[in-house]
Amino acid sequence: MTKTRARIVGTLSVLMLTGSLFGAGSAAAADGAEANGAADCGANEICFWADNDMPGAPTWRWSPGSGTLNLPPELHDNVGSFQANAAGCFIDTDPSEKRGVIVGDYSNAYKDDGKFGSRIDQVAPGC
Ligand SMILES: [Ca+2]
Repeated sequence: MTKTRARIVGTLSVLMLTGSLFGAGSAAAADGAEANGAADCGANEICFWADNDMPGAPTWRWSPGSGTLNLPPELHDNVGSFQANAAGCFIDTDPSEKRGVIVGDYSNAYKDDGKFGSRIDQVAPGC
């Protein structure tokens, strides 16, 4: 084998390896999306998790028929992630601040960088 050919084969091996790694990464991400709790959040519910990335079953679920509710203590000022399959209103009581959400809204890191997950106290059917 010439030096040039060895170099080409080596480059191809690296490309194939990189391709495999990307492939594995994509497969893992897809598995993760299926494993996370978003799939566990039902129609007409807003689901909340104390941790980021919707790990496992939701910490708490709310639906519009429940009316305005305080978040349970573990989620008070502490929503790491949420999935909205219903419209609603997220509320911080003091100082009063509101955030409307619509079907399809979600966050995987709702406390990061001072986002509203670090302040939310209640959820209501509308703002
Ligand atoms: Ca608050």
